[in-house]
Amino acid sequence: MKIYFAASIRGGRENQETHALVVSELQKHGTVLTEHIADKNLTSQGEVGYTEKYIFERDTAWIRECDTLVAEVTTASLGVGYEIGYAESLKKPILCLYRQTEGKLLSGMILGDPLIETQIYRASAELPDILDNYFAKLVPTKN
Ligand code: 6IA
Repeated sequence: MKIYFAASIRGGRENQETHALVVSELQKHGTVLTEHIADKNLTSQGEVGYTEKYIFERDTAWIRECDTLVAEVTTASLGVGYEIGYAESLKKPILCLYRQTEGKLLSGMILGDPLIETQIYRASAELPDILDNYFAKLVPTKN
């Protein structure tokens, strides 16, 4: 099972600890192609030493290759929104994780898409069960 994990970089790194927890849980279910996203040394500048063109081509190739895309969408990010739309157009199974925050609502483009599963949680302790349930019913797509 190849898993593409998407989470905000330039959109803001304030939820990095949650991203790290999600990556370690995802690693119980398969290979995480993008484990660097949760690296606490990764700043909002992104990975150092790569061009934007290289990152775009590598990440879109990984999305074509993955069996599922899991996105942590609590911090709004243009890049994550792009990746979700791209994966959706390729009919990849998508799970979005959103922490309920007072006074904030997740984009209607995510909540309104029947091809995207969104799980809203209140505490990160809920994430392991959410992910276990998602992978238990996931049927791998053929690449
Ligand atoms: O708009 P954002 O930066 O928040 O987008 C974050 C999402 O886009 C993540 O899920 C990543 O998969 C992808 N992404 C965007 N930028 C990068 C990056 N370096 N390194 C890895 N993944 C990225 C950014 C700097 C580089 C373009 C020179």
